[in-house]
Amino acid sequence: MIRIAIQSKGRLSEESLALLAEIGIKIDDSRRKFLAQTPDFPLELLYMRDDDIPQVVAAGTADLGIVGLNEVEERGFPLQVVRKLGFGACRISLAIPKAVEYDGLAWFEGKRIATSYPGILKKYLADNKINAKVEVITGSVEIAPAAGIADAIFDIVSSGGTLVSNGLKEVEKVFFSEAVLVSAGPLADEKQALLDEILFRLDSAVVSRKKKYLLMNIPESSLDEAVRILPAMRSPTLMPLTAKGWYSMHSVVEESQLWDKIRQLKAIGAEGILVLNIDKIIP
Ligand code: PRT
Ligand code: ZN
Repeated sequence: MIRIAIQSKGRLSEESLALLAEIGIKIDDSRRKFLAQTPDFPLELLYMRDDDIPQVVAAGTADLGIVGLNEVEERGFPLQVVRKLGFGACRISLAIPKAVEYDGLAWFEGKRIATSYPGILKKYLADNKINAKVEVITGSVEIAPAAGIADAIFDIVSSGGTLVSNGLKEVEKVFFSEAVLVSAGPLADEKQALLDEILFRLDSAVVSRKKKYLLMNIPESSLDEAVRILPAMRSPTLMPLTAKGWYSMHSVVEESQLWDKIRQLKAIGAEGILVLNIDKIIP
């Protein structure tokens, strides 16, 4: 049995559960329970506030945790990031009132900065030899300048909308975060085997998310050219069509290259191109 701590409610909870479901670990949605078991994998889920996850993993109460890298860094427990998970992306930035002129980090000298991330902020200020007063606020940090509590804020930004609607502008992007899977270090053999299985499934899911399955009809005269455009895991699959001189070609492409490949394939006579999502790729 392996125990994993995830956020009980908040920005990461839905996607943490969705990620587990994607790798075949479905949780009956009894979220009210502090500790839940899963029917199809020897795993226990511990639901908690994200702030507490680094600590319970460090203490061994949970073997693994899914939490924002910002919380891992802020809490300062010695944890290992086992995988970056590709959701919950955000940054922690310094922001000041929009109307104020900004001439670089020295602007912060002697200023008051409101934040819920004093650890990361103090380290950043020390590294940059800036003396500023750090005001710790939990929640609604963005109202601190207007309320006269601080001259600037250091807070999480994702779209930037919250800053704009509070008359602030982002001036320094300090720390980049996303959801990560953490452990406190080596696990006992039985748990390590379960972690290995989780990682194997995770990696297959993550790899497949960035790829698309492509099917098309290709005239025989363009086959060599098509194989050059579409390298697949070994090589593209070819099947003759009943229409003479035509083949059906199947391949897997990086999503980032999809439209470029489609343009090239159309130019050599590909027809009936289908683009499909891939559920899993097992290398
Ligand atoms: O109750 P609990 O303590 O578990 O939750 P919480 O309220 O402390 O955290 P929660 O659910 O808000 O966020 C959990 C994690 O999500 C954070 O630790 C980050 O790793 C990640 N994350 C990603 C974010 C955002 N994006 C985000 N936009 N966390 C917070 N925000 C807030 C930010 O504080 C600001 O108020 O959203 C606002 C800014 O958003 P934009 O889009 O307007 O820039
Ligand atoms: Zn929190």
